[in-house]
Amino acid sequence: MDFPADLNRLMTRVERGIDLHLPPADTRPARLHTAMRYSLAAGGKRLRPVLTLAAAELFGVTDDAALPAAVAIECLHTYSLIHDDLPCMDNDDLRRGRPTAHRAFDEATALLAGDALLTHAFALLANAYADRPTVAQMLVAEFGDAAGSRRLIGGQMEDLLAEKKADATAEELDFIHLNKTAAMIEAALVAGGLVGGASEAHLSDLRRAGRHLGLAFQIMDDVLDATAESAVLGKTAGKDAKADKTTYVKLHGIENSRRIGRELSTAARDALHSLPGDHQFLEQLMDYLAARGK
Ligand code: GRG
Repeated sequence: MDFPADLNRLMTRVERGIDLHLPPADTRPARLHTAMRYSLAAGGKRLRPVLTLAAAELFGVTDDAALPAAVAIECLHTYSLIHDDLPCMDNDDLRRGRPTAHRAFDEATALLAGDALLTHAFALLANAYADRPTVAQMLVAEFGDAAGSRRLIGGQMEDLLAEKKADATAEELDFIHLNKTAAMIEAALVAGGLVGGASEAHLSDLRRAGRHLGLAFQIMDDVLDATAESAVLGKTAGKDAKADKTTYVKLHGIENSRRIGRELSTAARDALHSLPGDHQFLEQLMDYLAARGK
């Protein structure tokens, strides 16, 4: 098994899927569809859709059956990034190595492009899985929960509230990370299982792996924010320290954060043990993500 080649293969499928499953840029109104495609364009790591395709492969899905679900989660993730970058939230200028959507277009267009990606994700699931209504229903419920008020949006709300306090607690920080970051990573893995017809037990293993991986990923993101350059990250670095934000690095220090990230990545690998198929790619992906913060 060749990890870089497999990662490249799955990322290439995701890029093709995005092109295939998004309205063409010249669809009226072209400015909106151009902005949607601009924000989705290459530059993202495609972690979530790659997880969906890789999880589906564990259950023998090697054709494009999981591709609409993979594209849908990337649409949801990208919508959240566009809105997070807006002046009323993080007010950021750089995303995926390019000007953020509201800088490249304008604030109203960025807001609408985010809204349109959010709704497109659910329309895509309903249409692409119309011939498998139970799968369609489970995917819509899974992504709706993950991106909803108790998880992604709830995590973002608590993050904004935490910024207004001098110090957030470790419990509050975990709530934020488990919902703002891990929920979508869990859903990405579970979606692959749903398309592959996974049992309840296997879906719960995927969810557990996603929860550990999501937390590990966010901890490494905090470490990178404190240690890497903006040019390497493709987004503004050092923002957490500048805002005196409570992060894993602030609460535990860089070395302890790296250690906790590695432990969580091992827990994520362990959660895969009883799943069918070849786990090597997912295991190596987990190691690779944990090593990002080194
Ligand atoms: C606005 C509802 C709403 C939510 C915003 C995604 C998000 C929540 C905020 C962005 C800031 C942040 C650090 C979020 C944690 C999740 C995270 C690490 C997002 C970045 O994901 P990557 O690194 O990005 O996978 P790419 O660009 O590679 O897809």
